Amino acid sequence: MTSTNTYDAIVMGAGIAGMYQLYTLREQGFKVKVFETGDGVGGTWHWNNYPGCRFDSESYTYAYSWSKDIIDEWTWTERFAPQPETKRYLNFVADKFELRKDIQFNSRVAKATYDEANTEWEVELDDGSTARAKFLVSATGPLSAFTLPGIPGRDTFAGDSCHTARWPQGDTGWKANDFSGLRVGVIGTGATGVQVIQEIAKTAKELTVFQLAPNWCAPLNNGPIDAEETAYNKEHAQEIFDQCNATFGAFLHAFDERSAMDVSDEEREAFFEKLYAEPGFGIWLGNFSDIMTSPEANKLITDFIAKKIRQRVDSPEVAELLVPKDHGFGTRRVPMETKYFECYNQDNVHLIDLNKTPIEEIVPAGVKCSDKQYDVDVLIYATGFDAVTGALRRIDIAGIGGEKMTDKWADGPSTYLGMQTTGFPNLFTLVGPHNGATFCNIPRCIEQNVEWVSDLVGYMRDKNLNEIQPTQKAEDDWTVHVDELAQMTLFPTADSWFMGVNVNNPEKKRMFMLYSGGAPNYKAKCDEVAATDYDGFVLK
Ligand code: NA7
Repeated sequence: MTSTNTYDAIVMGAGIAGMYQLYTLREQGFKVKVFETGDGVGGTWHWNNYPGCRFDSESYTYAYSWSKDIIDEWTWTERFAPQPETKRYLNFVADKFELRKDIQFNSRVAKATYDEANTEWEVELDDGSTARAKFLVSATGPLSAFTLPGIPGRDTFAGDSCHTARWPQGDTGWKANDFSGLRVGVIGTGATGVQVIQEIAKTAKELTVFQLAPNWCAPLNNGPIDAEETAYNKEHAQEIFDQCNATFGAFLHAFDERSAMDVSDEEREAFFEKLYAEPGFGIWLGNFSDIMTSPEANKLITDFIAKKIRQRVDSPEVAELLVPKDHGFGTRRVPMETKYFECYNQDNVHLIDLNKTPIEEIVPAGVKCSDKQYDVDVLIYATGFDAVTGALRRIDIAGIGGEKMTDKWADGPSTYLGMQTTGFPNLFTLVGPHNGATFCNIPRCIEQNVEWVSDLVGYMRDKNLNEIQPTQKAEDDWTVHVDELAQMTLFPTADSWFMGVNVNNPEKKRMFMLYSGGAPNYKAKCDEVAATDYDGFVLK
């Protein structure tokens, strides 16, 4: 490999997955290049610098586990770190392992074309420059392709506006989270909307929240991590990671094997209260195991959370707007909050139900709903993402015979292990559709994904193999398996990004795109495939 723009592997994206993929392949002696759209490392944590953005994973469970030096040298200050801290952490890792020298920033991959004759990929960047590599790894993130609503007049707004995933840099004023004297509108009440609303409510003169559907939110119960706990976490880091890797979602929280119906009403209520008061996702992923599979069990926790919302919101009318009516608790991603519901007890915060009074248009002064116009100075879109497949859909990817990935996946993705799809050899989709990492405490499963790919690429080098893709049967079976697993849960009962639903992408087919068999099962399957010389793949 002589040309300067020819590599063994090209990685698209320098977030948590891309950074580690670069590191592992480089350690194995491969020549690797990462192309990154942004001007820094960190992916999600680079882009989502809106006020209030923070982990829902315990910080020390989200961190990389593969370097004892990183664990020893980095100290998390909060149980659920704020975004600036996580961005610093990922920059610290990039510096420590000199990752930047192999990352080309401000470089979006626009096109990727498979060259069958040479069994390699050619990628083309936005600026028209090209590079080639045997292996192409997408590390583009499941929630990176943000969506803006197609509301008429959006471009006519005369004030400042942004999507939360493109918050502008600034040292003063609203960009720096000081909304004093400003009238602010927020559209969207998903996990992002909830985080940003509870921050803006602190300083804005007026905050108007435009809500399509409320979500079942639960308290984050964040707090500082003291020196003693830090020392413990560092000393026991491997045990903590092992504990995570043994649970369904690779969080600290493991489902309670009992059924919600196995216990008395008093015991159940006490258990729910305990989880509600504890930090993190325990109320969701540490709850009775059947809350995600049995409508009866789910109703019990749903009623409990509804009661909490009604207790916390002073106005019964506003409380009813904040209680979801069309889906059960946990069937959509649970936004974790800190005094979110109490915001609606403040005089400066107003909640608009878009089901009753839809937005008709954006006008220069603000947002015109069917009943009245709300004038705002700043308009924030917390309107979500073209999830899971969106970033891939935005790249013009052509495989064998020029087949476009967008055509192949027009009716939804089909994959083997969520890692590959036939007709697109040597392309690996980290944290892609049907992949266990997409429904996980992501870095825990990213490490599994990355190491599996690195092992495979090393195996192919050792065996002098040039090309890998799944058999059609393996792909069909996996795709059916992913769907069957989803049908055993309550997730398909709700519209959410889990189901590929975002009102701004009406053309996208509604289907569960994540692997819901749990992190341990996913890893076991991937390990089994590797141990059987990659059963289900054709290697040449
Ligand atoms: P989500 O969870 O997809 O939420 C997007 C929100 O924006 C949701 O409340 C949507 O309402 C709302 N939305 C989207 N488009 C519109 C329009 N056109 N008009 C009004 N409201 C709209 O994205 P997030 O960024 O909050 O969270 C994504 C994930 O990032 C999160 O789960 C974490 O894992 C990290 P709807 O739901 O359709 O009623």
